Amino acid sequence: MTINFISDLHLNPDEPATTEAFLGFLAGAAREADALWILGDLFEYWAGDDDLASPFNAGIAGALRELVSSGVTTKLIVGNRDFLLGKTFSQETGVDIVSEPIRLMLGDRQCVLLHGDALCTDDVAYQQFRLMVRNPAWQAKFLAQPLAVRHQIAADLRAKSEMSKQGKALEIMDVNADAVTRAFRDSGASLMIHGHTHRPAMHKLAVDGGTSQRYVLPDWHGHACGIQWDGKALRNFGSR
Ligand code: LP5
Ligand code: MN
Repeated sequence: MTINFISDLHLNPDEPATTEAFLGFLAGAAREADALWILGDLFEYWAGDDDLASPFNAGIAGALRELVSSGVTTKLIVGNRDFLLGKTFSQETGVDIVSEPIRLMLGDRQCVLLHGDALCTDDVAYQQFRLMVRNPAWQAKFLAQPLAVRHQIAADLRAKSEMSKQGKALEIMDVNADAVTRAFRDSGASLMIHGHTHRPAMHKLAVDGGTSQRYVLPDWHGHACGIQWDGKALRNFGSR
């Protein structure tokens, strides 16, 4: 059983190198595995499933559909940029959208999968923002607005987010150690894979007397990269 884990591609029409890397990956290396897990932030942002009509998004959706049709089970956990991916996207692509945290056995070890933003509990302003935008009532109200308005709001939020990040210490934007320990305990896992922080690494830590490993996925920036389970072990692929 071979599984690829990827995240933080941030696909958008202004970064054609990343888009090409992704389309190449879907048509090639991804097909050699049994499954693909996308752990959030596939898109730079997602304004709603009606945006599947844009040629860019339709192209990505079509390529995912082909991967799924070729027999590769494809699952997705939403990220802080594309949490509005929904049922229509899932139906059009055949990609199964699932809610974090996900528990998955890798060999004889329990693994927990997340996007990673929920672990950044020191970033109080972000966690408040997250609580607001993950609220279904809030989302329904947002999605009821015309697509052009939603794009405008998303662009505005991106600018606000970039401004706000300039005033935050780097440690605040990383995972909180207690939140990580809690996620290991709650899931009973000794392996964790997540993205979001764009700080690829493998961290070993002691949890309840055992050694746990936290794998952080790399962001793409023009290069297909991630972590692969080859049936025996986890290892990086495509990292720069
Ligand atoms: O994304 P990244 O990695 O640069 O920064 C994140 C956190 N920021 C975000 C916000 C997104 O970038 C915004 C884009 C989402 C588009 C979604 C599509 C449309 C749906 C619209 C729904 C609103 O996730 C950033 C973290 C950082 O990760 C590290 O973890 O620090 O958090 C912030 O910067 C959030 C700010 O601290 C607080 C929010 C400011 C904006 C508040 C305005 C609310 C008005 C809402 C009106 C609709
Ligand atoms: Mn993210």
